Amino acid sequence: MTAPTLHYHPLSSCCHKVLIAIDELGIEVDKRLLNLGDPAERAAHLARWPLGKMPLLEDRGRAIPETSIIIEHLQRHHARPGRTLIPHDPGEALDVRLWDRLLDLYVMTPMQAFTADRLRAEGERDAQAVARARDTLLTAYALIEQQLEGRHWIAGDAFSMADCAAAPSLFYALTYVPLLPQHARLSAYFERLVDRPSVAHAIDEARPWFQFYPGRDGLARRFHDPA
Ligand SMILES: N[C@@H](CCC(=O)N[C@@H](CS)C(=O)NCC(=O)O)C(=O)O
Repeated sequence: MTAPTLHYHPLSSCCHKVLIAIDELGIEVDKRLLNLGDPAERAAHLARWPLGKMPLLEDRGRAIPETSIIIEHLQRHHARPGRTLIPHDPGEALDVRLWDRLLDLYVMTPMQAFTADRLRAEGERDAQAVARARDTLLTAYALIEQQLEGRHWIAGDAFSMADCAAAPSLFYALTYVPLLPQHARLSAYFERLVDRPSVAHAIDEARPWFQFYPGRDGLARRFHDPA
């Protein structure tokens, strides 16, 4: 069987989510670095997927977009025996999907709003959009803090797809809106995430690229590239 192809960039938070899942599920993929800043690469990517977002998986003659769908596809068709990021129990699976959605919509998305604003020209910055993104992030941090009471990972005892979403979204969100003293459980959870080998691998691959990250002034020194 041919390995699936993943179009990705090592700096992208959404790509980290899928890279972490690939590592956790023990899957071989053919990774293709995608530079959307290059007009020819962008045009080729738009031909594969008109929304032009990454990551994008190609498998069995199909283009598969959207991180959560990519992970479910990989889980179903390629996971090593015994490896799972979505529990078999339907109720537990629903919790994982709920937290995956919450992290994508209320941590990943507002974090991306900060990045988008930093990339705008000086006169085109949108202070109101940034203030809204900050409010959403602080509300999400409070919700996560509450959810973590008595839980090791975000949806329970097992590391799941929701933790794949949590790791990169929080990693970058914290560079814009740091945690406060009332986020003690979230702070400890973040340390568990960055210590997880699959997450550490994604961060290591990104290190040489952090110099291009618009929020690099908020990135903790321990994540800088030693080189
Ligand atoms: N909901 C999508 C979000 C994908 C997304 O926003 N990808 C970003 C990178 S994190 C991207 O492709 N940005 C480039 C662009 O919009 O041109 C998913 O989960 O896959």
